[in-house]
Amino acid sequence: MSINYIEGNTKPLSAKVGIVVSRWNSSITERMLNGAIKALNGNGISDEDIVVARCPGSFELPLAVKSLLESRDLDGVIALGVVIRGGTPHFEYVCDAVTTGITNLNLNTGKPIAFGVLTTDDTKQALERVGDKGNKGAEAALAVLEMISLQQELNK
Ligand code: DLZ
Repeated sequence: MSINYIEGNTKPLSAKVGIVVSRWNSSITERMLNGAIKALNGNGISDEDIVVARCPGSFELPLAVKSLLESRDLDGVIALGVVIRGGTPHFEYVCDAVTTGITNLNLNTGKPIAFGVLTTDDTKQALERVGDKGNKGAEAALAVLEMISLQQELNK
């Protein structure tokens, strides 16, 4: 008997992907959105298989993702937000709420939801994560594609 290795890749057979992007810190979240769309397109997902919804802040991401999944036939969702400690009096609460919410949604819906939420000390750190050295929105897009592909492999 040999070991059966199962893994996905960033090119699922087909995929319909939702993106929820927070308006708070929109100069950064919009760059993450552009990075995510570019990564999806670059891996064979065409624009007609992508739907983008906007929500007010990161705290609202879990409900917006849930509502999007309930209203559309999607294989996975990318949640994009930026929480900056310096400007957020209740930084820990917002981070905990969005992290727990997205984690629970992954497990309760069985659909992959990528956690593309930056939690940084200041705006400079956040900008560094959407610059030339890498875009966290694109990374989240690749994660959701790999998880969709893994689920397709497992269901074969
Ligand atoms: C209120 C607030 C603050 C102070 N900071 C941020 C932030 O850095 N990033 C973010 O995504 N959202 C922030 N918000 C908004 C909350 O996420 C939420 O939208 C409001 O509390 C309304 O529920």
